Amino acid sequence: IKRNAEDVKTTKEVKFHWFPKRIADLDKCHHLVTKFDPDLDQDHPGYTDPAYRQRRKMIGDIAFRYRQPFVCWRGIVGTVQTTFPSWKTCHASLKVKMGREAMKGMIFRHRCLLRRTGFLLRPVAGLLSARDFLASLAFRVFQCTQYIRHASSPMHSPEPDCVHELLGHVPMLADRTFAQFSQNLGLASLGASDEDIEKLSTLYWFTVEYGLCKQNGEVRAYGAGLLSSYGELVHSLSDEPETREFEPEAAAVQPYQDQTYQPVYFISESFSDAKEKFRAYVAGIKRPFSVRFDPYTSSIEVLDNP
Ligand code: HBI
Ligand code: FE
Repeated sequence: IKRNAEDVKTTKEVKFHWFPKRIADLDKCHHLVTKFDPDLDQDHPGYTDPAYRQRRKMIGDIAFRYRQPFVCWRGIVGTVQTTFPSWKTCHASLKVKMGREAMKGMIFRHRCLLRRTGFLLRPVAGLLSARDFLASLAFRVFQCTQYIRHASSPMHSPEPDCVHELLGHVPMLADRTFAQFSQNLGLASLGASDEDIEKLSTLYWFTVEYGLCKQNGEVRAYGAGLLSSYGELVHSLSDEPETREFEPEAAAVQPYQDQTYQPVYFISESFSDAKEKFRAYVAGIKRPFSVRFDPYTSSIEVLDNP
């Protein structure tokens, strides 16, 4: 029986939110948040620049038209990689034209990521809903913007851009334990209540995006939002903001700032400590079913017993 989005049920007749079961279902995880859109947000640095908006529309349309290839990219990229030893050859042969500089970085890093952790980058037109964004992580897919921030504001971008992805997120996704952690976070989000999604996304904000941690007794930034925003990086390591010890229960409900610099940051004892605490929190989320990822088919098995 083919079930559709609204009637997913377990045998116990408990309803839960639709979620992707196969990697191709990520084509349906495309709900954008329009808050920071350069066409709609008057405070966006590109709002008054028609050429920028035009370019953004072109890049966005490519992401909208993107569909998960039927043949798994993992196989294709692996083959291209062995057939073309230099990534430049690979770049030329794939005739990737758009955003040349950004794409060079993306393909290079993409292949590097694939080799290290199997994470795939999938093009996305902008900020996604937290549910769709987190669901993709369950498949080791990172929804990655392709456009670059407006030239008038090189040190800060209100929305994610390719500088943020490549400088901030991709290096972390190339770390094996971080990749595993990201996938677990994604799996925990599937079919979760709106309330749990909100908490997971707030925790993500205070760790993956704006986390600080200690290293050799010194406070350091590891969050992707800090690594791609020089101004906020300096601010986060200054005496100005309030800092607290990282506790997932507290961080999950801490209101956060997405218009300007954070007034509060959470510091963990180490990067591994942040991963471990977040992991333990994620493992405690209750659902009426459990899920298992099958790496051979890149699909999710749903088990009725939690
Ligand atoms: N969408 N494209 C994109 N990139 C992100 O990093 C992102 C997102 N949507 C939500 C989100 N991050 C986080 O705020 C968390 O809610 C997961
Ligand atoms: Fe981000």
